[in-house]
Amino acid sequence: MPKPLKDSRVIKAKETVRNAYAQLSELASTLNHGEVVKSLAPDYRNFEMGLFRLVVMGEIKKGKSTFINALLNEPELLPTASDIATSTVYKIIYGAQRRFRVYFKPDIDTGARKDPITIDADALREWGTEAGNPGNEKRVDFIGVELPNPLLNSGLVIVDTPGVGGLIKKHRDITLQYAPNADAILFVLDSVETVISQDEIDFLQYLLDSCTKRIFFVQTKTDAKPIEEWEAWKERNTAVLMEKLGIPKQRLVYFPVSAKTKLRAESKKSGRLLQKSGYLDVQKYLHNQLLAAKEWLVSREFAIKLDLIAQRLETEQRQTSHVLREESKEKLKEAHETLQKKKSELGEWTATRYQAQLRLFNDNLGDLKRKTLSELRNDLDPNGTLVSERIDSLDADSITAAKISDGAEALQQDIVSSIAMRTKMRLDLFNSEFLKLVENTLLPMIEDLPESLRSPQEGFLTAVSPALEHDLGMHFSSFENVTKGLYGGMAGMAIASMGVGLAALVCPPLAVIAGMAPYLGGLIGGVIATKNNDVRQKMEALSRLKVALTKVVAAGQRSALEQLEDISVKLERNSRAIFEDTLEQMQKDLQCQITNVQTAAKSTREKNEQVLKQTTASEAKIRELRESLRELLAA
Ligand SMILES: Nc1nc2c(ncn2[C@@H]2O[C@H](COP(=O)(O)OP(=O)(O)O)[C@@H](O)[C@H]2O)c(=O)[nH]1
Ligand SMILES: [Mg+2]
Repeated sequence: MPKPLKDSRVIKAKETVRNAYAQLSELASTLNHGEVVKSLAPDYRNFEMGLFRLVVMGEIKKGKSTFINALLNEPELLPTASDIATSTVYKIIYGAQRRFRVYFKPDIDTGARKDPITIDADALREWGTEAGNPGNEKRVDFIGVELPNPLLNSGLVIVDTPGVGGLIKKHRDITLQYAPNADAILFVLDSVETVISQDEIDFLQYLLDSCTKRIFFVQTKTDAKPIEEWEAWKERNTAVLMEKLGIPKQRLVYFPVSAKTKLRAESKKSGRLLQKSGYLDVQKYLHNQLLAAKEWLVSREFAIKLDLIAQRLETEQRQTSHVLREESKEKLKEAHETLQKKKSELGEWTATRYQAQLRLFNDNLGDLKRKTLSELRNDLDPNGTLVSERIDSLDADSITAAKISDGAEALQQDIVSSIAMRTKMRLDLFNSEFLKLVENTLLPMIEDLPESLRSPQEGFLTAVSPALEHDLGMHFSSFENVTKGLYGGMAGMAIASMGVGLAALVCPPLAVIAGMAPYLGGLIGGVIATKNNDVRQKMEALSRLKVALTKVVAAGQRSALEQLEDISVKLERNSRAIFEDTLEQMQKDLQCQITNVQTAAKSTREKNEQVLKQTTASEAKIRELRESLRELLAA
């Protein structure tokens, strides 16, 4: 397969960032800032190997799995058949060797998780279809498929989801599990069974509201209908999508395709058939639009970080050369005294305001965590209203054991949705309170910073904060003061960038629910066997249902609490590190200047001029490097 054509803008952006990273690493090492290079390594890995998650969704039997098989030119990869539903999620990812791995859900009572196992391709049906694993009795979480396929080589990950019919309720927990991490969603419609339904519209509305705006459509099986017919369906579907979901025409991405034709094209090596299959347009869109957009975003994020560091090095060089230009020993002595004064002021500030705010921050973060945990525990009380309201609503005379049994599955889905929504709400609140806390910590810190430590400088963060806000979805409004007004000086700058670091710690709430979803679901099957119609049977059914639902809520509660605990531990650890690193950086920068002045005072004019030459050269290099980054950020 030919290497996909990429947007030249992205190629250039990546190149710029890659060069800037290499140059900055080299400069930082020679300027005695090896720690900077180390701190950037994980971001660089992410920049170079970023994954793109494409999640394929849609009603059962629309042709999702077949579509993927044809896209990868692997007719037998995912099980597809008219009578067998995909019963689990498949994650297809690049791997040097073809390999299938089964990953398990944690035990509903203990939370323990079995280790993943490697299986043969022949065993896929046994683990990943409704026939081989009815009701998911084997508690499969997902199946990982690793393939040496060139299409996946650039980091594309394809997720195939089951379509269990009655899309809206049954799919919701799977959606919650996989949609939050989706970089894009591919929604599959077909050309034979029905045009787009209200259920599908509701589901899409939900995805658009809470997950991602990057949804595009394929209409499969065009080979099964004459062209006029599938085109008429296309017109119908796109009209409905535009009208009901309010997607403007130019933003609606919709491809009619035939998986069958694509596979025939591959086996016959026919370009004409390939064209006819509609897959060329899909592939072009995938590579030139979606993957490129993601790379663009990741490049910009990384460029912002690089520029922050470059600015720090630049300031340091500028200060050094300033000192070296001083002619007289007198002036150098004066400079040394000023710096010593700054040092003692910084020490004073550290011992008082900095320490006090840091303590306050730790205390308040601890309070916020405890408060949120306790609210979450109440919200998701297994003996609370979540279960009782639903059981009570079933206690009418007209309801029979059979009806209870039939409705149990839907009720469970409904409870799972409620758990997810309540958890999301708590996390949204937690996040916004955390951001407030950061602001309340940093503002008094900067305000109290000695005048000498905040000589005004160019407002880097003013320039990048719109980009941060737009690209990273960071909530910068609460940092306006930190980022716009008080960027000045080494210390002010350092504190402002501390704000950026802390804001990045905010956890996307949907990701938490995603981690929770594997605990839930699949419990009701077989719990209520009784379908007879007398009162005793009904009471029995109700009490069994109650036990089952209570278990579901208990598992959801445990999982949500565990996740929050986990998040706050990380938050505490990372924010402590950010505070410590920033202070250390301020001290180090100042000490570095002092050493420079001392060295300059001791050495000869000639020697100083030599060092000055080097410093000016580094300064120029950094300026040039920043110029290229800014050009990228301004684009
Ligand atoms: N004629 C035709 N049939 C297709 C096409 N894609 C899928 N199908 C059939 O549609 C049925 C459902 O496909 P499958 O991929 O299992 O659907 P899923 O449940 O959405 O994953 C299968 O019988 C497929 O053979 C296509 O492009 N053309
Ligand atoms: Mg399928």
